[in-house]
Amino acid sequence: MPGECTPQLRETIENTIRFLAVDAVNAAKSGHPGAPMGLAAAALELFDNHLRFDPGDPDWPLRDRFVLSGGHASMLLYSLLHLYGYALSLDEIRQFRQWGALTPGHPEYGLTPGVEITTGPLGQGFAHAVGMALAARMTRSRFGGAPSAEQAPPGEHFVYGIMGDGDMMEGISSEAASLAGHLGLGNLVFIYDDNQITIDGPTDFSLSEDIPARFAAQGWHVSSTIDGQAVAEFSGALEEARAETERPSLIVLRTVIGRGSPAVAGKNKAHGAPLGAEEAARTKQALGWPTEPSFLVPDEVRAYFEGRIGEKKAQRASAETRHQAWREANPERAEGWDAARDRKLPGNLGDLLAQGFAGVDDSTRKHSAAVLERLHEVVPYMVGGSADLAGSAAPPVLKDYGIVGPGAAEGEDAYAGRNIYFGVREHAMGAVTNGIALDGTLLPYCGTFLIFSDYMRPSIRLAALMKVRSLFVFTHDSFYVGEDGPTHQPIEQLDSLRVIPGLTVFRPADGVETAMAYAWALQRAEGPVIFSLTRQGLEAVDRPESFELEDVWKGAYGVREPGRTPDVVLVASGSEVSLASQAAEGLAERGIEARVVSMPSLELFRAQPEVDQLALVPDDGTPIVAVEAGRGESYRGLVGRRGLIIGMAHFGESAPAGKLAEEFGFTPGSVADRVAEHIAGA
Ligand SMILES: Cc1ncc(C[n+]2csc(CCOP(=O)(O)OP(=O)(O)O)c2C)c(N)n1
Ligand SMILES: [Mg+2]
Repeated sequence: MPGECTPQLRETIENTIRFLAVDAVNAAKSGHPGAPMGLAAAALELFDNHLRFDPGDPDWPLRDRFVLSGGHASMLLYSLLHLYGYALSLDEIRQFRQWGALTPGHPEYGLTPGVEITTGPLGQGFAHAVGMALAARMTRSRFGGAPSAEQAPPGEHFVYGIMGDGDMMEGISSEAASLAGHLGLGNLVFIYDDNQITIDGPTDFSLSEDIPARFAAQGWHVSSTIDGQAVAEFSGALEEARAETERPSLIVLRTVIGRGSPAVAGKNKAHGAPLGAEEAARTKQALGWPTEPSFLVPDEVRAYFEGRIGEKKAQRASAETRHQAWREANPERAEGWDAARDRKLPGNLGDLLAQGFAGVDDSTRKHSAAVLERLHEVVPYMVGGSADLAGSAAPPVLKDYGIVGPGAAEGEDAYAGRNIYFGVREHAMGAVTNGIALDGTLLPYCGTFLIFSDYMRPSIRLAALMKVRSLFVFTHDSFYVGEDGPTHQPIEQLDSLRVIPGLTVFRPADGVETAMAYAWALQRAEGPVIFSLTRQGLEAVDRPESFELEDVWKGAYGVREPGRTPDVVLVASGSEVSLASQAAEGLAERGIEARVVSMPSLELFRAQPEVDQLALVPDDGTPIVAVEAGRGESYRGLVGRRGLIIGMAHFGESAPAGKLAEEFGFTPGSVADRVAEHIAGA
């Protein structure tokens, strides 16, 4: 039910939102007042009369999602969350951008109640929202069913968002819009804050494409341009957008950045600097607002929101009644949905996944494909796909589980499948995958060649920052790619991913390690996980009797232990584990005894108790040598300043992999020679 609101009261509320933003930015001496001032009217309308939410339960699964893609406008969101009674006090607003406050400069997921996603890097919010909408649509098909007046299935909600000129200019928004249009995500509604201003000036300086035409060409339903203050028209456009169930909708809203400020309205100066005390006072006077006190929320505004909070809760209650009706009519589907949201797993997942892999030679990308097949049998809520490299198992299409979107088989529900064709859109793929994870029902994975992880790095970083459980499956993980040459041969990628905090990188050496890496990702991970996998076939690792599957979860374990104190410890990952073992045999013939350590995950190894780390990789003067077909600098802390890293200090070359291994010194003989030389010189 729409709020009972006179035009006068509405204006007062809009100004409350505007001046909370102005005052907070002034108090912080930094921040972005312009967009909140321009968007106050529209955002209020969206929250008040369109968005379904319960301020007392921000995680209510049936809520609509709201994504503020231009995270710099955070005060717009914080003001609304505060007024609607989320656990975000006026004191928190006063503490905008300060240490320990719930109101950081840009919205941060997991910190502020009501914030659905971390935004700030432009374009990402929009692309993540595409994933949220896709997740809702897939959830509805897989676990829900068609909504009706009587029944509310999961996934019937909408995903709304606001994006600005900056989001539009970022390439990721084109990738994501293209995918959303292709998939026909009718549950996605974006508002384009078309204020024609960015930081450095008018958009004329840098943007001249016809954005509505661009979205229309990408398969979107696009509104005609609406004035940012024409609330009734905007409200109608939102209704139309919801009625359009086959296409995502873009509502183009012409707003004035810094609206109301005599000095900076409509100018780029309004974007990202405090108005300052004087200009704030002049703006307040111009809009008929008391200059004092700051952070003013008038009593009638409080009273209005009290009523609206009650109404939102009543809306939730009625949605819940419909949801209960759905549960009663669909007990099995409800159980499946609950199991997905609770991330239910078989108790013996590791054993189940690893079974039969011991002694099997193959590339780890093929092992990964086999593990994914097994996983899908026991984890029905997994979904994923590749950026057009499924044929290379990066990762594969799983034949038994249907295609999402227009690729679905004739007569099949286009959202009931588990395989997503992301197309050649790596950056959006990363964001969409995170968006699916954020939705909270489906557990997503995606992948490509490791070299192209560079194209998705900003999304991977956000996954780590938000601690979402996206799985990234990267294959062709070294120069062993061969003939495709240096553009396709990862060198620095592994190390550069390992330095992202909160990200766990696995580089398994064979099928057993691959299976256990996946088991860890499902059972233990509290954030994103990367699997770095080979293109080329590998010999299965020959492990000692004492090996237990869960040793892989310690990040490292010994695969070769000499009968006496070792002269050197060789640490290797992935394809270099068997190389190191062979080199160790060669060294033994020369009287040099080497321990060989397989290290599938540096991060997990470093998380072990110090004594356990030292038992495997001592710090007592024993030479430590790391072998990895990449830059290898991640191992510097283990090998020490004068330690030896047998890695790649240069780009690759185009030639058969075997030839490259010879030329680059990745043969048992060459490794043994370098180790021997190193020890002699140490
Ligand atoms: C990827 C990325 N590049 C640059 C920035 C820095 N930045 C923040 S806002 C902004 C301009 C955004 O313009 P617009 O979206 O039109 O926002 P408005 O000025 O209208 O509020 C820029 C360049 C960023 N946050 N993210
Ligand atoms: Mg703008």
